[in-house]
Amino acid sequence: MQSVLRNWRSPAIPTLKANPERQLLEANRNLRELIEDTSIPAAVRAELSAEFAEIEAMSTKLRSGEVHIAAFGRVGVGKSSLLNALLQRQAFSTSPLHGETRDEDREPWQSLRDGHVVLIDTPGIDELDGAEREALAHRISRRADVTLMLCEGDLTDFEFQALRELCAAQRTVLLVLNKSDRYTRGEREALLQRLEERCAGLLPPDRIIAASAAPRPETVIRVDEQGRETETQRPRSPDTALLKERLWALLDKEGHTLAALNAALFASELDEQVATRIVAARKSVAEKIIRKYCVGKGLLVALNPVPVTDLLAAAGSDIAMVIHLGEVYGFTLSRREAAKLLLTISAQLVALMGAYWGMNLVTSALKTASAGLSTALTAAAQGALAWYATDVTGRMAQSWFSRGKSWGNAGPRETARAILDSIDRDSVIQSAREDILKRLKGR
Ligand SMILES: Nc1nc2c(ncn2[C@@H]2O[C@H](COP(=O)(O)OP(=O)(O)OP(=O)(O)O)[C@@H](O)[C@H]2O)c(=O)[nH]1
Ligand SMILES: [Mg+2]
Repeated sequence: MQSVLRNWRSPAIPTLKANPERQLLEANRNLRELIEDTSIPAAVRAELSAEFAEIEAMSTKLRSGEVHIAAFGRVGVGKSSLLNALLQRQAFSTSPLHGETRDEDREPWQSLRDGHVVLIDTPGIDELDGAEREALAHRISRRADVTLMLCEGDLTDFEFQALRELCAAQRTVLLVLNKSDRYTRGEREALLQRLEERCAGLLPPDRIIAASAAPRPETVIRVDEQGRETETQRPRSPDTALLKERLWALLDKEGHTLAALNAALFASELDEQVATRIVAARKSVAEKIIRKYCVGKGLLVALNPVPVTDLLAAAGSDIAMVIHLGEVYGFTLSRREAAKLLLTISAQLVALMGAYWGMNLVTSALKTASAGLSTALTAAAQGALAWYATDVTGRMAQSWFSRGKSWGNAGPRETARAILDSIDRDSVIQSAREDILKRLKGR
């Protein structure tokens, strides 16, 4: 972690306009460094693979000079239809049923600039379901250089919240009032006015635009000389002219800096996120390692019973676990150092858990006297104790490593106490026993 944070230079966003190219280069270099930082162990990198994939994608995008425009909004507001209207072909699937777009999809917009503009379709955000799809839509729109946030009437509170989040994250947003063919001219003007009022302070009025991506056909009623009426449907063309014009102007004026701005924002957000993600990833990998050793130790003890009092002393054999945990936090421990750490840990545990251990001697005594299934049960009980001891030991070591090989202000005794307090001992032992029994039966 230290190395990532050391190498990671937070880009200075406010100076962006002064020198976007430098900013872009810097952001790109930061991303590369992060990707190539070999001090992050493979297992931790694997946990962060989604982030790394995103960084790769952002980096590739910067190199190719692409500008991304994403459609974003509630299900069924016409996101896919609007992108089709801009492309002038049916590139994205649309449907009157909600939830048609389930994944990210993209198409180059050849008619604009040099073909480096990419339109990105996203699943709808929805208050009720599709949490995963919604998270995807949010992620895409925060990565896009321009977000077209679509609505089809006045904003719901949910939509307003989503818009506010995008604007607060300094994203370039155009609010598109789609399906405006459903309103009379007067209604449309009133709606636009209402949107302008609500979005005052978030968006300038010229970023709020009416459009009709896929207008319903017009009903034309003809009356012939005899006074008979005939009704015909006249198809209507999409109306995205104003949106195109504004987008064009935006890309022309700022397109150059948009990608750089976005990269800088992406990089600075990552700056905050990566540190916490790495801590979380390390913790998660460490927990998996501890569990692996808990299972191993639990089974070993269940199969080769040792006197219960030896269980803590047997922590000496946890050297491999400690060394392994050290690697996750970027430390290479010698066996000697690992043994020394284990000695400190077991001293705390003996002091704090001595009484509990004593009580369980009874279980151990039972074991030698029983036979058959009950032997398996008591062996499992003993294995479960070993499991628990390994769990506590592992967490102690993890805590020491996560503080940079230190117990911090609390010292080892308080750390042990806090860890013991945080674990529901009985349920750990019970589920460990069940796990061990299952494994014993499986043999
Ligand atoms: N009247 C009218 N209907 C429209 C307009 N744009 C889209 N629609 C209709 O709205 C419905 C939904 O359109 P989609 O483009 O699939 O909407 P979406 O936002 O992509 O929907 P999901 O992918 O399900 O989130 C379709 O039946 C479209 O024909 C418009 O401008 N006017
Ligand atoms: Mg769609």
